[in-house]
Amino acid sequence: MSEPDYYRLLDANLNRVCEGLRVLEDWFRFASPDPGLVAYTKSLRHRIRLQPSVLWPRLPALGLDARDSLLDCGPEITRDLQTAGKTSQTHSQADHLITANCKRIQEGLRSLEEISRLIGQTCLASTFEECRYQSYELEKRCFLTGQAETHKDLKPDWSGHFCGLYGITMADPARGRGHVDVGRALLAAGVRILQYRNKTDDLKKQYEDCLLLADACRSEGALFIVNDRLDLALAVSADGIHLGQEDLPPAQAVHIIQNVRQRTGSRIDDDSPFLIGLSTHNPGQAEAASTEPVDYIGVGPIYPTNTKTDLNCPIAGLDYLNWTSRNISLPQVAIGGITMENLTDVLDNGARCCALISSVVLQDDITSAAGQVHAQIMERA
Ligand code: TZP
Ligand code: MG
Repeated sequence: MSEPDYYRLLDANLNRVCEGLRVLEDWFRFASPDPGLVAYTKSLRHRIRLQPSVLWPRLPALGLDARDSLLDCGPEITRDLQTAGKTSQTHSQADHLITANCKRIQEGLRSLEEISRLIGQTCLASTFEECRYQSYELEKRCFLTGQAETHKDLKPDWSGHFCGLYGITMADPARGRGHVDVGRALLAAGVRILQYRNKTDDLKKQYEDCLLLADACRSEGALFIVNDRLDLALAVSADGIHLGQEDLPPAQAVHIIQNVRQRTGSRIDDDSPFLIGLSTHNPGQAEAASTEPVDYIGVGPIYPTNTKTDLNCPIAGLDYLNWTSRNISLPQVAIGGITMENLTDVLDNGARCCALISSVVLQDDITSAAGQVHAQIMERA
């Protein structure tokens, strides 16, 4: 028997889910305006559409015939929306449209979850499962629209991206590689998050680098995070900022982001995601982060490191990682002195997302080293 065509199956279901979300998004944008639901359906759609970025590099190239399935369910859904639009005078037809598309989304997500599990992509399967639970919540909220209930607690969930290698840029002048070269090499390995971390170049150079890397991340479906500088992150429409304990407090960062977004002419969509990451070095800081507007935490340093020259905390060690993995529900990134040799110990202590800077960036072939590390973490995630 020939190998089942997993691509076609995954691609068709991804498309089915995204089309269903698109119909709901359009409905709540134009026919029955509800900005909270528009933002939520859009963020869920973006999250789901980004998932294959980790999957495709590990499978052979997606054939054109499989891509045809992108067209498969479009006309059918468009017809649904047109029919409901023409006859939307009655509530029941609108309700039917919403219910039918919610079911389509949930069934598609269930298939995606099962296929992912079947091909050994357990982390991806869990992400689709989380998205399915979010879609049940979405369905409930669709029928509360117009009531006093608000949608404030419908927050996009990006936790599925915190899986595998968390890429961080570092220049390697000895090999003539700058941050952009390194970032692109990491993206080619399939990382789902890339952080731009540059402590030396002037801001103009950093801005130019970030414009290129934000663009590259967008085309690869990865999240782009800027270290330290909120101004730079906002200027290039990054997906988030990574802050240290000595940087701007997360609540202040949120305040600035909201102010910028309120201004007309902002380059940032009101409803695009903006993640805040915070480095933590002990249980007290991790617990405090859980009560702040923080989307993920850095956990470390796990081992001594030469990369962070301004390190001003003790080595947190594997015990701290083990503690956060059991006690903190935020997504976590293990960092500091992690190498190919000690990676298994890090994974044994609960890490599902790890940042390795020098041991990946200082290799001759960054993409190959990063790809190996990424695959090793994904297998355990
Ligand atoms: N934060 C804590 S340790 C560290 C940062 C940015 C550096 C990690 O680099 P390496 O080379 O993986 O030890
Ligand atoms: Mg910092």
